Amino acid sequence: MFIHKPRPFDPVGGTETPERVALAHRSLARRRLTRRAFGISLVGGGIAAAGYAGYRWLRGRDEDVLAAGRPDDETLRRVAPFFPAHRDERFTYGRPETVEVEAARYTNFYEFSRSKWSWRYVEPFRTEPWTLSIGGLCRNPMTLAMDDLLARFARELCERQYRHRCVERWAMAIPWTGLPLKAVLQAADPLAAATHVRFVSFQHPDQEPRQAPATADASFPWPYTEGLTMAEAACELPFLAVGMYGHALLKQHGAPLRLVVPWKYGYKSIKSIERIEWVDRQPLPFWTEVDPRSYPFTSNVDPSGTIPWSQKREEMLGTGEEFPTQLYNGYEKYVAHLYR
Ligand SMILES: Nc1nc2c(c(=O)[nH]1)N[C@H]1C(S)=C(S)[C@@H](COP(=O)(O)O)O[C@H]1N2
Ligand SMILES: [Mo]
Repeated sequence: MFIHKPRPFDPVGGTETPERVALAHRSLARRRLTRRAFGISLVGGGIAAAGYAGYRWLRGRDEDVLAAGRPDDETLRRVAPFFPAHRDERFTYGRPETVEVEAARYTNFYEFSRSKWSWRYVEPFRTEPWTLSIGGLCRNPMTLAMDDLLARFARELCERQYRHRCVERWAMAIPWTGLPLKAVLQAADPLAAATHVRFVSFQHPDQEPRQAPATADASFPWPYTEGLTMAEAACELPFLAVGMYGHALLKQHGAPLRLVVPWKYGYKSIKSIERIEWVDRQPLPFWTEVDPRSYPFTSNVDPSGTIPWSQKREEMLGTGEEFPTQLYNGYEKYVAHLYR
């Protein structure tokens, strides 16, 4: 409660000030006010300018964002002969392609940062040497250096234009270059007991300090893992990407090899894969272990699903253009049969 008490300088009962003096006072006050407003606008402008500079700094210059993610020379040299890859014309975005640098500056890569600017932290990450091992419940386990992988599946290599949808509601439209996952998995020849496929990212605390013991993120269930059912993994869409936009993957996008699963929320598209294995039960992926209610195993893009926050709309990186979320991210034709 506020009770008004007259203070000594309260002009109780009118003022004795002659008109002239009052006028002078008023104009002085006005001038003081104007001066203060000017000061405020200077400070405000200063804050705005600092804010804008800060924002520019956080965004980073386009050339820095792209240069920071440049993979090791050997990786670049190795994939260069495969570009430009033949485009798989079955897949089109149905919306504008995301500008390369806008995708590169806003990434999810928790090994390096909880922020979206993981491009600032990926420099120590080495993409050479890199081997992919494929094993578990199969007749033909393989350990492939990247050269072997590319040589062996060269005929399958193509470009696919896919929509990507993160559960955080941002989306992008990306031209990936790589191999259909099913070709690689078939080569391993799974046993009858195999029901699921498990994917494992790398764990090198020297290159991604957040995985080291006693750091803020050491309690995450490293390494990052993901999983699909056998039927999902064997369908047309899952793609093992080695490149995007006509060149090798940038580090922040999961160089030198990542999965792309366009009808599921983005976390299923695991980056920087070292191992793929056939298993006989549903694996427990990284995010599903952290929070199974928000990140369930299946995680198909679904505008009316059970994710605890609304998934009805999505927003494109770079432009902010909004679209209604589509069931299976619009890939119904390829995957709806898996869920009937
Ligand atoms: N190893 C690893 N893979 C990952 C992630 C990660 O943090 N670590 N983030 C996932 C999430 S949440 C999304 S949305 C996509 C983002 O891909 P992009 O950053 O290349 O756009 O990568 C997925 N793959
Ligand atoms: Mo995501």
